[in-house]
Amino acid sequence: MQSKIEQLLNEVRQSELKTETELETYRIKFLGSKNCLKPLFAELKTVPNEQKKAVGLQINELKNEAQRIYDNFKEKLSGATDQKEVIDYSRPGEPNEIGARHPINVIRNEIISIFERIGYGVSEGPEIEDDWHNFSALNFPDEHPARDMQDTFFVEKGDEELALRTHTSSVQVRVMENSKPPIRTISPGRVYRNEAISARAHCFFHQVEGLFIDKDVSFADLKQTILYFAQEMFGKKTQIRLRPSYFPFTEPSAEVDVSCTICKGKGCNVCKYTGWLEILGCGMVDPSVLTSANIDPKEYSGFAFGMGIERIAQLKYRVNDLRLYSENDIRFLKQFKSAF
Ligand code: 2NL
Repeated sequence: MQSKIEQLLNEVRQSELKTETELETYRIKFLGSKNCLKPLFAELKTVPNEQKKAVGLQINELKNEAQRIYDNFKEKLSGATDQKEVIDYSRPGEPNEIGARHPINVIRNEIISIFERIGYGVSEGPEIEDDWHNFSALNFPDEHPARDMQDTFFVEKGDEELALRTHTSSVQVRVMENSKPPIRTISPGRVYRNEAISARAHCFFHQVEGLFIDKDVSFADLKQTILYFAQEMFGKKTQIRLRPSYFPFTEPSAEVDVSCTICKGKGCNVCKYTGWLEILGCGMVDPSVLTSANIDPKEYSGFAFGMGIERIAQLKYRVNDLRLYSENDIRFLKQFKSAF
């Protein structure tokens, strides 16, 4: 009898109940209405009187232990099923929110695609530039104010003076140095100026510059290219007007206006009642700039132009504060959802 009790106690203690079926089999065997402890209670009657109490206690202990172990495993198993994710496959899905391109990139892509249609390629270059590519090769004299700390961010690297590029003309100098005419390239990218941030100025903005170099390129080619661009960008009826201007790297130079996209030239508050909006600067590449990049100005001529992407975006989307472009306010960015 004693050894039977011990054997059952061992069996109970060594039980591993990992599934509902194992748990149920155990329950029937040790706790059910016909459990295997019942015969022990019957047998107790045959035990001599002086041992009855002690053996009775042992059987009771076995019964309690069997119940404890059952309860333990049952709790563990139900805890495990609680953690399991219950998936309702009939629920409608939660769609991923579709993002939007940044308006600056939308306009950038549009400008690129307009020029790609007439044979221009895209060139890119470093934002941290040396003096040669940002200034000297572009005919900036030593005393030019743009070389001043007040206008340009300078970076020191050993004894080398580097600067955050102030225009992407620096990329085009690199293209001229590394390839032979004919050259047709546009250079989009971020540029930096040391300015106090306001609605109308920022310490960085985005530019697209264009460069065309070949034999017999004339000012007429420049005008026709700019007209094509303006009409693709702002509509077929758009007109352009050129005003004389000055840049160190072009001669002659001009500022280009388009007929007001809002009032079509009649006069409104957007064009300040002039009928015209300024969109870019341009000119014939100065012969000294060609020479700096090892291109013979007697053999080749070219034109170049540069525009601010923020300015074009401002006219297309009527955004009147430059700071909106870099504040990452989701309410602003969401409005460009349908743009490509
Ligand atoms: C503006 C005016 C301009 C250029 C950029 C250029 C580049 C080379 C040679 C000569 Cl490599 N010129 N670029 C020419 C005229 C104007 O930009 O208002 N930009 C925002």
